[in-house]
Amino acid sequence: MLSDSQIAQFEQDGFVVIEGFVDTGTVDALRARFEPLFGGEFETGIQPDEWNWRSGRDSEEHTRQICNAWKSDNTIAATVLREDIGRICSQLRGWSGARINQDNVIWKPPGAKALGFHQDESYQSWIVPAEMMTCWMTLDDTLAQQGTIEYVRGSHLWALSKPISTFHAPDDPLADLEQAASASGVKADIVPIVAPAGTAVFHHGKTWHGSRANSGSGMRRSVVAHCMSSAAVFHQSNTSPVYSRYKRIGSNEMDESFFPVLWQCDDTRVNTPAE
Ligand SMILES: O=C(O)CCC(=O)C(=O)O
Repeated sequence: MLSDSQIAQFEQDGFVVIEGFVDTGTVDALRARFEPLFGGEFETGIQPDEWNWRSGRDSEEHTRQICNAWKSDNTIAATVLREDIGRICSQLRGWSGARINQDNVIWKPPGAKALGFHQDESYQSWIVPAEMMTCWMTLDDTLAQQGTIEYVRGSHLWALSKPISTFHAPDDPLADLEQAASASGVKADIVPIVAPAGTAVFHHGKTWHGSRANSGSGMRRSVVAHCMSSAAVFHQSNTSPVYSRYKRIGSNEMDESFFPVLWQCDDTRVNTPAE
């Protein structure tokens, strides 16, 4: 569990940094999965839910992203479905448990463009409660000019904005953030995460964050576990174009096969990542 000072940091800033969260061997094993995944080689035989960059199809200038690679790759699954991720997300958000909402595999080589600054909960109107907690894990040592993730300190206390105008490769990654900051009557205090490979950052679903272009010479790779409350259900009428396909007729309940519980306070987790 996190210490009182880590919890206080999260409550104040909307994010908390934990170095050494992923061990070196696992960092190497995860890095080795990027080439096959983005080349369309799926170990389990199942395609990920979103495959936003494909080798040979998409611009080399775009940041590469796959969502729900855990369904396609057992190494990714063993990290993003970690029980302690669910436990920490629950502790920070006051949930009785946490289940995976989606994962992201993000690969930003030198020269790749920005991801627009946004709030994750702007995209969660398809679930109730529409709350998200995220564990972002870096697989490379990060540098401010290498397109690392950046957080706006204290912005989890701002109002929820609508989805941003351009997420992938926007001309101005800060455009929507600046509007939100002026609506809140504050100047955004932007904090780039400069940390060694294996560091995790847990962030609140309302914390504004994004990442600028990689203008350095090194790779910037990360894996991300986005969690929701284990009590979350599908919204009656709002849909996600991708994820509402997993809603069963006549039920709003989340299916354990598609949104597994990572941790539950009474310890009744149904699956382990290996199953
Ligand atoms: O890694 C990045 O550049 C952005 C990741 C992100 O948006 C997230 O973890 O919610």
